[in-house]
Amino acid sequence: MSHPQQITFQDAASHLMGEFHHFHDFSMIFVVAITILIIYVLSLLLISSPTHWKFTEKQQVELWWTISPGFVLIALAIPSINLLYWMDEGSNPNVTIKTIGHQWYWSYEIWDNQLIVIDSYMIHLENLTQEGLPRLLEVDNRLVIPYNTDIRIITYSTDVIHAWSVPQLGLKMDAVPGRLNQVFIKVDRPGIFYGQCSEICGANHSFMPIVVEAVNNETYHNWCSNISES
Ligand SMILES: [Cu+2]
Repeated sequence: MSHPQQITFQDAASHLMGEFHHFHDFSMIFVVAITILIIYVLSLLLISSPTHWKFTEKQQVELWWTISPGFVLIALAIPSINLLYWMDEGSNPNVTIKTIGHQWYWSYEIWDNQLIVIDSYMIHLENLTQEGLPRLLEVDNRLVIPYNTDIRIITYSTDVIHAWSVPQLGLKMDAVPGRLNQVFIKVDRPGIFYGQCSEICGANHSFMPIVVEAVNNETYHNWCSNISES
C-alpha cells in the first residue's frame, strides 16, 4: 500500500505494472521538455518590449511547429498501443476469479473443483485489534491468489457501478451490473496488496477496500479447500 508523503508510484508487483512505470517515466520526458520550452518562450515574450516585436511569416518555423508535435504523438502512441495490447493478452488463464461489487463490499467467486464464494467486508476501526493492520484498508476475508500464475479476473456488480482496483498489480476494471468485464494478471511475487473501489458508488464507497494476498500454489489450494470445508 502507499505510505504517507509518498509521491511516486507503489512498487510494481506484476510485469505489466512495471511496464506502466516505464511508460510514465518515458512520457514525463516529453512533458518536462515541453513545459520548459513553453516557459522559456513565454518569459522571452513577457520580458521583451512589444515595440521590438516583428511579425513576419517564416515557413520553416511553421513547418516545424506542425511536424514536431506529430512526432511526439507518434512516440507516445507506439508504446501506449503496445501496452493496451498486452493488457488484453491473456489467452490461457489457469485460474479465473469473479469479483462482484455490492453496496458496499466485495464478494469473490472462485472455481476450484467446486464453487467457492466469499464475502469481503472492511474491518471497522474499533474491530481492528491486530497491530500494524491499516485503517480503512483491511478486510475480514482477503482474496488469496497464486503468484506466477496466469489469472483472469472477471468483474461484475449487483447494483451500481464499482471498480476493482489494485495499484501494485496494475489493475483497474469497472464492475458494471449486467455486464462482465475481464482483466488478466500475473503476480510476480508473494505479498499483500491493497486496493479500493475506484468508482464513486454511494454513501459507503470509501469503505469497500480490496485486499489481495499472493501466495504459492500449494497454499492457495489449501486455502481453497479450507474455505469449501467451512
Ligand atoms: Cu464501490
